[in-house]
Amino acid sequence: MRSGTVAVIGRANAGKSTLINVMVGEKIAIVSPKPQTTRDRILGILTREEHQIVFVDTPGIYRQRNELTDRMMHQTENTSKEADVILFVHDGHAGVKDEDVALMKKYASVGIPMLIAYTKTDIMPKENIPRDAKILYEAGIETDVIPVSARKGRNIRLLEQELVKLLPEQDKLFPDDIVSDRSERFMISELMREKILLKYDKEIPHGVAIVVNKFEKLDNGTYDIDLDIVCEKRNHKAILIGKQGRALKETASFARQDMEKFLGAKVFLTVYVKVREDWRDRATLLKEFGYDDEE
Ligand SMILES: Nc1nc2c(ncn2[C@@H]2O[C@H](COP(=O)(O)OP(=O)(O)OP(=O)(O)O)[C@@H](O)[C@H]2O)c(=O)[nH]1
Ligand SMILES: [Mg+2]
Repeated sequence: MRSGTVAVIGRANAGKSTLINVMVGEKIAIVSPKPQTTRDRILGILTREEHQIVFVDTPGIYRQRNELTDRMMHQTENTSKEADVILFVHDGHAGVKDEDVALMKKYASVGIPMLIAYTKTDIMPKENIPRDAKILYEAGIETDVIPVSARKGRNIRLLEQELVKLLPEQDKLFPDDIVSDRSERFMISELMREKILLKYDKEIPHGVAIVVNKFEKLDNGTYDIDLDIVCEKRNHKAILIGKQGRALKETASFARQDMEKFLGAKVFLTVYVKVREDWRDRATLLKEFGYDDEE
C-alpha cells in the first residue's frame, strides 16, 4: 500500500487546518479567521483500505516576531524537510502575490514532491482560477495546482488521489483507528483557545496560552476540567473577564459546549484568567505552557 507523511505548509490563515479536518473527516485542529491559529505541529491521519495519509498541520508563515513565533516557524521548516510530500496550501481568494510565488519556489526546491492546493474557491470568481494558474506557470512554478474548497468539499477526493500517487510504497505508519497524535487534554485546551480567537480582536488571542490544571473523568462519566487562560497584560485580563465576569462566562460556556461535543460527555468547566507578562518571549514559560522545541 502507499502511505506516508504530507507536510501541510502555507501562509497563516490560508486554510490549512480546515483542509486537513475535511480530508480526515474529523476536527483534529482548531480553525479561525485570525492568522496564527495553529501553534503546534499536529498530525491528522486518514486511513483507507488502500492507503494512509499522515497530514502534518503546521503553523502558518507569518511576519510577527517573538520567541513563540520563532519556534513555530522552526517547526514548520523542520516539518517541510522531513515529510514524504509537501502540500502547499494557497488562499486562492487572496490572489497571487510575489511573496506567494517566492514561498512556493522555496518549498518546491526542498527536493520533496509537492502539490499546491489552491483553496477557498467557493468565495472567488471562477475565472480567477485559470488566470492565477497562468501567473504561477509563467513565474516558473511547475508544481501541479489543484483548486479546492474545504468549505464546500470541492475536489477533496481528487486532492487525496493526487497526494497518494506521490507517497512511497510502505506499510501503514499508524493503526487504523487513530486520527490524531494529540491527547484529549490538548484538544480541550485548543478548543478554549479557538473560542478566544473567535471572540476577541487578535491582539488578545495572540497573547493567550491555555494551561489545563485538571482533566478528570468522574465515575458517572462526566468530565471535571479546570484551566487557566494566561494572558500578557492586565488590561487583556479585564477584557477577557468583562463586566461582572460576563464575557468570561460567555466564552467558557461556548467552549464547554464544544468540549462536550468532542468528549461525548457532560463537562464541568472552571476557568481562571491569569497574567504572565511577555510570556511569549520567555523560554521557561513557553515550556511550561507546552510550546516546547522538540528538536
Ligand atoms: N470560504 C472558505 N473559507 C475557508 C476555506 N478554508 C478555510 N476557510 C476559512 O479561512 C480561515 C482560516 O482557516 P484555517 O484553517 O484556520 O487556516 P490556517 O491556514 O490553518 O491558519 P493558521 O493556523 O493561522 O496558519 C477560517 O476562517 C476558515 O473558516 C474554504 O475552503 N472556503
Ligand atoms: Mg491552522
